Amino acid sequence: MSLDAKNVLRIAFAAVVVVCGSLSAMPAAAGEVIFEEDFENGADKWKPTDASAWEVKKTDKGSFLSLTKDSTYSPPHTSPLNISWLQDVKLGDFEVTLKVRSTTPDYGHRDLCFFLGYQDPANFYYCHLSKAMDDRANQIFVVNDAPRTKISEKTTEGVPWDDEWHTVKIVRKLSDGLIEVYWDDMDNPIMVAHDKTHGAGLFGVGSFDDTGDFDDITIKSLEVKSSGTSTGRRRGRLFGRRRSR
Ligand SMILES: [Ca+2]
Ligand SMILES: [Ca+2]
Repeated sequence: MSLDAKNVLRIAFAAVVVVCGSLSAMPAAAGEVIFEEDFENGADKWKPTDASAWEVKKTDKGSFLSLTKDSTYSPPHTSPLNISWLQDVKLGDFEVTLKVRSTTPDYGHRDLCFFLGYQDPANFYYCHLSKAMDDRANQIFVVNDAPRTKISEKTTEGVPWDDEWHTVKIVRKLSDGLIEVYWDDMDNPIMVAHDKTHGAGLFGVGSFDDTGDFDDITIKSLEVKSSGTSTGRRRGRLFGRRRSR
């Protein structure tokens, strides 16, 4: 069997198409860091519901974001008052890990909250991590043009807040609506929900009505896209340039 020059060229071209096609279909690395914040240079990327309730505290061990009092803020529907939103970083499938410390005297509903999927002040999710659990505490909630509704299908009896720093991780995946919350144990979630009401949106930190500190925030994209169209990669470069250290 012999091949003339035209056939050789045709086969070579087909091989190039196959190779290029499989390269462009290769997924971007899920888990790529797209945002980091240590508050060593302030909190300019964050927008609170009441700026007077928040400050960046400097210590000899570094700086952190601190929620120091209840905010003067009237949400459109029953939902937390104290929120600082990370501006300009719209998140779809993502994982955020951060250090947190409650600074409120101990009581049953001693809480800190973590917010995601922000569309507007009447549409977002939040994870309420509270010392005691009931239908209004230590649950995942959706705010959907109405007072918050519990959506967690799994939770615990409560988060054992003390006066020390702890690690929280939140995972969000849009395809099946997954929201997971981890507290210190990064392998076993303390709360799980599935809800598709809100799509990609902003992340925030805060509390329903208590005080606390936040630091060392790392956000990873969990989006798996073709290598040429990864918004995570574009964001990564953008924030890489913006970072001052
Ligand atoms: Ca810091
Ligand atoms: Ca509370």
